[in-house]
Amino acid sequence: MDKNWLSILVFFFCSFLGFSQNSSRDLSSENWTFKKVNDSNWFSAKVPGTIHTDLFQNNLIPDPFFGANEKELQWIEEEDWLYKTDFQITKDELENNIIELNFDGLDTYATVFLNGKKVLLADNMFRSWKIDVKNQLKIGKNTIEIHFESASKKGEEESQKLSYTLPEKERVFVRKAQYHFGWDWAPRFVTAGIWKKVHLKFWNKAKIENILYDQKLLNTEIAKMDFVFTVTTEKSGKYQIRLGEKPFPFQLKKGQNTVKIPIEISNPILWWCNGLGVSHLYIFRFSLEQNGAIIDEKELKIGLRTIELVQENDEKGKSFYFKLNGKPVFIKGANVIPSDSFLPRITDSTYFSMVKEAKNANMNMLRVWGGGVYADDAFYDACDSNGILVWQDFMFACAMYPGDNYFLENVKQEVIDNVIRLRNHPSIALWCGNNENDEGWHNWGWQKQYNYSKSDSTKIWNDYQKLFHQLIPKTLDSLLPKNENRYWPSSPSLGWGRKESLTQGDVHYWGVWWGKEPFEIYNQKVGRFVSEYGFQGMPSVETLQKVLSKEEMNFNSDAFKNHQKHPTGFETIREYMERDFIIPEKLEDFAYVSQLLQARGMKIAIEAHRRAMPNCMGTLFWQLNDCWPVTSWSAIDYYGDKKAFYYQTQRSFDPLLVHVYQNNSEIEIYTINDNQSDFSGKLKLKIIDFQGNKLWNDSVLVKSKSNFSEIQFKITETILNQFDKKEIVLQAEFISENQIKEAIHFFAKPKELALKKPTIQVNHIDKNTI
Ligand code: BMA
Repeated sequence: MDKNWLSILVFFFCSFLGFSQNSSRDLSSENWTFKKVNDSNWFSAKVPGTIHTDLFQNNLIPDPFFGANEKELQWIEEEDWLYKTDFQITKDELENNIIELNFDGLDTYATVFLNGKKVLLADNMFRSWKIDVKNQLKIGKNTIEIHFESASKKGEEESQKLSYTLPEKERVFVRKAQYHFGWDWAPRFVTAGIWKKVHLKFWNKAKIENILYDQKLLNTEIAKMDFVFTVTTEKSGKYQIRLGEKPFPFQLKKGQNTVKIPIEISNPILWWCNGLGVSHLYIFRFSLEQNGAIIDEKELKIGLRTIELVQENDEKGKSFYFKLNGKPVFIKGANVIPSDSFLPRITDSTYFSMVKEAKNANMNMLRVWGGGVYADDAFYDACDSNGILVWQDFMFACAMYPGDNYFLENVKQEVIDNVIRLRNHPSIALWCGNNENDEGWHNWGWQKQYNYSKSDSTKIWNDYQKLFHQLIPKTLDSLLPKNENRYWPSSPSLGWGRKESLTQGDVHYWGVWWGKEPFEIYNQKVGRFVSEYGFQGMPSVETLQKVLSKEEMNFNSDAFKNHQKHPTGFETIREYMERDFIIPEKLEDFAYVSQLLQARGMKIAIEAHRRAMPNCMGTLFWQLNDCWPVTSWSAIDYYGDKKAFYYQTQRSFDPLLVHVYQNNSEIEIYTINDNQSDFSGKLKLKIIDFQGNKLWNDSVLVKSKSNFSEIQFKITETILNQFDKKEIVLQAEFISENQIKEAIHFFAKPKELALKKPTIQVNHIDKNTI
């Protein structure tokens, strides 16, 4: 018999015996309902969803984001909630050997009942849960019921068990997005619910649990890699994993197996981050087969690249920079927070557009900040294909955490789940233990505030070390190949008040904003890698109008105040505004000027960091996005509207930047080139007055070297002294290979400029045209 015919026959025979391909069924779209535990009425629910959004959808509460509604809705977190659905199981489905009920995410304390029997106790929203339910299911109607207990009450209960108070009290006991408890840009909505998909997985014989991509060698001639498969089988036997036409046969035992497939690619195309080249991805489709029948399949998108975090002693202290494919990369980017208080509202397209906006603003890294969540796959997929590196925090922020065995084991499972999910993404550059816990412990006065005894302090710090210096790095050792194991225990490594924070490690420079220092201090206080710094800007009035009524549109209304979460937010904005701008009276104008102010401050910071390369090799501003409509440090507001700051980042992150720096009484003109190639051209300089009259000009031929920041021209004090600084502007242009890069520099603060009122007549043609 023809060989092809034989395999077709075998395939049908196997299918007949029930050896069919593994399959799954989404239960999220069943008819879910919910109610308060002690109420009798059920209401329709959305899965994935949250209790707040379900209550809102059913008109049981007003919009949580509107006005000061947040305050009225705090009762929701005190209650327990029930979710329920019926679903049908067919005879064929029940014939599968193994049926798993999968919860991709439950927020947070959930007891799951299947047909009345308790099948799961969940207590960590960052974990996924898998239960073998074949014996609990029946043909026809089945019921899932999930009881959610109040996370804040549970946290409170846990906190009572300690003889001392941990900073941030109940939230640190709850493995739940920490910003849900409120932040200086977030409302407090300690929500609950089935926040990710629920599905049934049917399988027979065998299943691919996961794959580890292990890159063994990478150079221009060859890439060598192993794909390490974890496969679970029901029965021992001969199996094969096929990649394209190529079969790899294995004898597998019953239970869990690890098998390795070595692959070589000659003349590999490398993966580069945005700005340095193409982010090329190779697609690998693997199938697990037996007797010619496909049992399971998995697809991986792999980027071939090497990343190193280089920390070497030097004359300044110790370097902190990333090398991609052997080249030092100046990192430009931002910190991201979850894009909604209610996570299931964040769609794949929210993630895609966030990453696209980062790319469009010339960024090459985003930091997933530790007070939110491990992002959805869509985020990392978008980062892979857009060349955005990821600094991935584990989900701990601005507090001290418990260190008992139960807590540690729970975190260990969380790390395993998330690292296995994310580890093959080429974009992942760094795993980081937490946000500001170490800095907080050493600099924020918790010892005094909470009145710790010596032994309390020792215990708390030991627990910190257990978690971030032992458990997490050890778990990473077991999950990652050596060359992918880049772990940094805490961001920042040292608080911004300590001088070593500028000579080693990463720093969150908050002397501006929190320390009220002038923006110009950014020019002096440059760290080796500045992983946070920022300044607030108001969102546009149009954004605020969506959540505030006309009457509430003033600084004194409760609703307005509620959309600013920093205790002295508006005072701080006003104080800085006074320094540089004329403070406008009208709210719309104030909002607008606050954006100019934010953009101005951030320009100084970003360009100071870039100017200082290679001493400084990274700048990540705080923060790219918002989780609701609010006055915050963000560049893009909740509705996706960009603040002036966003456009400024786009300019200041330009891979070829003309930068003007006022160094005491002289003006230095820099070119800063992040590209892989040099650029030669003409640097043209011109000082004009506000009527456009040319007062001075000069030009010079220059070469801007790759990966380099250098002074190309100095305008001396003698030249500058001829003019009134309040009446002039400098235009610097670098013309090279058909591109013109431009910088505009004013010599005085905006409020000091002798600007004349222009006569501009505006004609409205239609809604969109003037
Ligand atoms: C940073 C962050 C957040 C905070 C921000 C602004 O340090 O890590 O904790 O929202 O400051 O205050």
